[in-house]
Amino acid sequence: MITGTAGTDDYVETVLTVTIPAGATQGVVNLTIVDDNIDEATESLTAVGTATNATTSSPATVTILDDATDVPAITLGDVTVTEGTDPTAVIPVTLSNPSDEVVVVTVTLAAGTAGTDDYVETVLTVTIPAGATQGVVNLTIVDDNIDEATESLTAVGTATNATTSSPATVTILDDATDVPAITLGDVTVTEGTDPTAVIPVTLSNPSDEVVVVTVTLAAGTAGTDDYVETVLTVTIPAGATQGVVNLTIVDDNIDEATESLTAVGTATNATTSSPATVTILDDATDVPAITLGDVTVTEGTDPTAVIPVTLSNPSDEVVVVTVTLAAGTAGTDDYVETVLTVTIPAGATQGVVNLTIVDDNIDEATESLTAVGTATNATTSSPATVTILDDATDVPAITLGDVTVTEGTDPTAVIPVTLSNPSDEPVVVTVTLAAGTAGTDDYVETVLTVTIPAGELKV
Ligand SMILES: [Ca+2]
Ligand SMILES: [Ca+2]
Ligand SMILES: [Ca+2]
Ligand SMILES: [Ca+2]
Repeated sequence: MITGTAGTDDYVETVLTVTIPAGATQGVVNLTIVDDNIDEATESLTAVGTATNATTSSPATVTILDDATDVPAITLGDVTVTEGTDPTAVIPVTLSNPSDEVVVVTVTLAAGTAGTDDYVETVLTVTIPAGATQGVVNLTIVDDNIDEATESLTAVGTATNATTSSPATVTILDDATDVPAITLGDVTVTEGTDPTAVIPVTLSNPSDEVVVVTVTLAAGTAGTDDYVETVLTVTIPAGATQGVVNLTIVDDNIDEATESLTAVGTATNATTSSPATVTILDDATDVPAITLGDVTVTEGTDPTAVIPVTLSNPSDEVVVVTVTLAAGTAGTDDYVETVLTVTIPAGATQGVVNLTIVDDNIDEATESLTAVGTATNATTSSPATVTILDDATDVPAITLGDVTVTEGTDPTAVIPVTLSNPSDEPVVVTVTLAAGTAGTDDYVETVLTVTIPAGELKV
């Protein structure tokens, strides 16, 4: 009879006999031991010998030490998970062979490129029942909004009654929705006041890598004479979401409408932005001022007074200057009263208007009028003076008429005085007498004068 902690899976159960010859006292029986791969404690059984013609023995103990190669080896499986999709990494834990005791495997984590912001650091254990070889531990994966490269950590399994595993790798693929989107802010600047347009660059969420955003410009109504065309870049550090690029604005002296361009941000590791608009308000000081030049003309020689019209600086639009006349000593009988306009093309600053001068035969003093220039998109000028010198041939010639009188009948000789053409001032004609065959005893010697009114040829 055989009993003990060792069972019939440890040795071959059978009836063992030995025949001890007459006269002898020694013999052996051979108990077959089972060689399994189960990790076992030291076990024993007992054996008792009986014979019909001998006294039964006391129990003897057979002790079975376990095979040292039956200590199970732990293996952890490599796992790949996707952040956002897989809340846990299920790490398989395997024993190379079973144990007849419970095996409690402790899984220890070691950060690699993945750190403790990528998974929940904790002690992971799995209890593998006696006789079993499979189990799992669940590693919680952190779902953040950070754009990350593929990262990994390692895990090692240990147990008091099993051989420590090699490191297994847990690979974490990033959530595809964590790729940041670029947004550029719209900006309005004023030429002359703002040397640069500071364009805000924002990421929808951070990256764990540097994001270099390239801002590409596209001309709209604003062109490359309005801003400095160049490649703009901003480096947004890992973990940050804000930056700016500085677009240099050209400060010219051209009067311009409000203009705009667009900007788009791109990066190798972020989503391209929608176009943002940079609006450029013009410098208020670029509205051109009109200047009219003073002109002197001579009636009869100059049929027109050519009045120069100048803008202080150009406009990118046509400037139509209206020149308004105001009579001075010269009136509308000295020049043709009409609306004078000149169209100065975009980008130009010079023009003229032609004022028609009336050529009469009236003897006149030097006269003048004034002219003022206005436009909807320019500043009104100061008055300019147009001076009209009179035609030298308009000085009237005096003609005295011959007269015959009869002494005793005609008490006076009425001498006609006539001007060749009128004057705009009274003409006082002095008639001087000179004795001929008639002497001062024939007429009254005196100074004779006659005043011919302005505009008349005779009295
Ligand atoms: Ca064994
Ligand atoms: Ca992430
Ligand atoms: Ca301008
Ligand atoms: Ca005249």
